[in-house]
Amino acid sequence: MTDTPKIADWQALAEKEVKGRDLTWQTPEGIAVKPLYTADDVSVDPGLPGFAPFTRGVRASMYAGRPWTIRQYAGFSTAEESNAFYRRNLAAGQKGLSVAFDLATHRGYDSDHPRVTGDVGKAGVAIDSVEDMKILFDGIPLDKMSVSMTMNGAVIPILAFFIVAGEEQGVDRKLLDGTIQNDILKEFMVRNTYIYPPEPSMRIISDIFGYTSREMPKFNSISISGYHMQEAGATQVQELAFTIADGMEYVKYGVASGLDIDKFAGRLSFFFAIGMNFFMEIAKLRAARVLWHRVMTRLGAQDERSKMLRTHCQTSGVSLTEQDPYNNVIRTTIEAMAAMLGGTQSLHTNALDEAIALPTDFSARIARNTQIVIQEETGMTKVVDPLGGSYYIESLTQELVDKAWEIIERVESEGGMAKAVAAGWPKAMIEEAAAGRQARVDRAEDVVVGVNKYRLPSEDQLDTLDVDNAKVREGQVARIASVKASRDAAACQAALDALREGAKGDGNLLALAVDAARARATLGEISQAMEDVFGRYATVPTPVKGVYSAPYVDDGRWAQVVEGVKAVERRLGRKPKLLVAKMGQDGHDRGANVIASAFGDLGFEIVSGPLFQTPEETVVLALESNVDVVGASSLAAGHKTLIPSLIAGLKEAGRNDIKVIVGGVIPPQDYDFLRDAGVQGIYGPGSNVVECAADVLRLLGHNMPPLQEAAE
Ligand code: MLC
Ligand code: 5AD
Repeated sequence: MTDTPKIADWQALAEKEVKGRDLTWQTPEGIAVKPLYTADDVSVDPGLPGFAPFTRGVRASMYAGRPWTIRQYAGFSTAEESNAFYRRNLAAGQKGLSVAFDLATHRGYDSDHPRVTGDVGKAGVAIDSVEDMKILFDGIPLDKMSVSMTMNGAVIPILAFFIVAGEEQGVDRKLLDGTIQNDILKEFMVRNTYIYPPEPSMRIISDIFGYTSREMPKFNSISISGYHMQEAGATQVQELAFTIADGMEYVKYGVASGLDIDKFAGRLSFFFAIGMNFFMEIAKLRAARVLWHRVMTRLGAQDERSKMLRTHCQTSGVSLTEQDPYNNVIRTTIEAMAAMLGGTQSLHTNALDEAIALPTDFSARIARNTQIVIQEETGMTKVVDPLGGSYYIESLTQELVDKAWEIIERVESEGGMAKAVAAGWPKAMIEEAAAGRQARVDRAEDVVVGVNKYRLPSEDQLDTLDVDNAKVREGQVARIASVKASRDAAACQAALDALREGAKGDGNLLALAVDAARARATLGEISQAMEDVFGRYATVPTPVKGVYSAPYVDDGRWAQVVEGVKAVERRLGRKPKLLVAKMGQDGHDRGANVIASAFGDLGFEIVSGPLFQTPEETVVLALESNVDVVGASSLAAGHKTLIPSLIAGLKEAGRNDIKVIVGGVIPPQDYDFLRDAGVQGIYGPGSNVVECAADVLRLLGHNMPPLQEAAE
């Protein structure tokens, strides 16, 4: 008989196998993951599902009783086309709806506004008035179908249109089922579709809590979102901590506005991203539930429902690649499994063409079926929290709770998340993590299959969705005109005036906007009435410094590019200057910030353009700053309208010597169009940033050797 082996025996055996190599994995969130977990690593009993602190899930029966909601986020072009797409998807097994609005709508502009010509109908559906909202849900009963709407900036008019569309369908608002995103703090941090300054934006949220808790008991009044933080580069700990801290802040504001915590907290919901770090993501959802329970207990909630974290998840867009895109089906499947093993209530699975364009019917079908196959073919839903009790999962859950709690305590000690966001450190922390990740991918320390390893020699083209933006805009402009022509102008004006007065005082903005929506005021008019009082918020990005260069201390290629930049500097008598430009209403700025930070570290002088510029404003900035290169970052499909205008503007000013390059999500089908328009470099997702810089040096006339020679 031999003794039962001990940990020390295992250790000795493992070390022998790997000849003493350290097998600890240091994750980006600063967690040292060991190669083995045992009962010794578990210090907390996770309890039972359906009971506090809900580590193992918010329902006792979880998916054995009812599987999560298959809720695919979608929207494009017109209300008619999006409605038809929703109906096809519901017939094919989707269970809940989730509306993606275009960026003009997000930012409170009607489709006929001159600032949004490139954005109408592009990244989502264009909604200008209650008439559009009625078409969007035509034939979809709003008391039966739960509808999520991703809206934050223009949340007041959109929710008002939804309520009135329900009313005119004959649905009492008490029966409206769904969720509004309504999470402005993360907009200021990472997503950037805010309209008003922070203070009035927070008031809008309290007004919505007040109204929905009284009038719409089945409606989730907010979706507190970490998703966009991870997309912007946050680690899982940062995503977890800042999301829970955002939630705390909203609850405090709600209470300060006079609401009883247990009257509204039960209808707060959450939203997380699920990336490729499989076990970390499962543990993250479990940790989130533990943290929310802890926080809500501290804030004085009595009802267990108020302390229960219910969440939607979306698989990670940023983890998907333009290269070898069928790999994205595999990635999304793994991420979907992490979301369900973590206990999500609702899930969106991304389409395989994510890094290139919006989903087609084909790619949407594969994405949806990823969830249907898991639910209906695998038996995975039959057991509640099947990973509960796994030494690794339980230990990781606890570690994430502790690490996130440290950040939450820092936020609290500095007066809460609104103050932290204003101070800017959470955003800087996320940007630092993003630059670090980009450097690891560029150096192939983090493997991305088909991008920095096993790359295909040539790629087949995918058929992708293209929206005829000019046509959508024309149709929307005509509908706005007909709505304005047929409404009672005086009644509409009176409702808008009442809203403006309410904004000055303490009227409930949603209640007042519902009156305006009934009177056929447009989204732009309702937004403007509040803007008259609150103003419109603008920020200038401030890229982090020194982060990108840090991993490259001994890198030959990096040194070569730095030398190249210096050579150009000697020739020009000043540093080469790059304007990183964001045009249109596209607020995705991770790419722009990473480029600004990396090029700055390489020795370029960076001019970071403000968000939401028109091409004309970008031309003026390029001329005033006398830049050598404009790098336009485009992730919301506005490139075919905005980039040619920019180039035309530079030409008109006699400065076609200024080079224009483009980065972001650009379908390969559009490359020739952009090149014909005068673009000199196009860098899609997966581009190596150091090689982009090498290219720019070539554009500036420097004799930059190709990559191979540096390695020799
Ligand atoms: C659930 N139920 C059960 C049960 N499971 N009842 C008995 N036994 C079980 N096992 C009940 C629930 O109590 C609930 O009723 C009802 O069934 C519905 O279940 P749910 O779990 O609440 O699911 P759902 O309705 O889908 O709501 C999920 C949610 C919600 C709470 C997370 O907020 C939501 O749908 N969010 C989606 C957000 C979203 O799609 N966002 C897209 C963002 S895209 P009751 O009566 O208790 O309610 C984006 C990208 C970008 O942001 O940047 O543009
Ligand atoms: N339709 C479908 N999915 C969309 N996404 C964004 N807009 C749309 C849309 N109109 C998804 C993408 C993106 C994430 C923020 O949401 O996956 O990465």
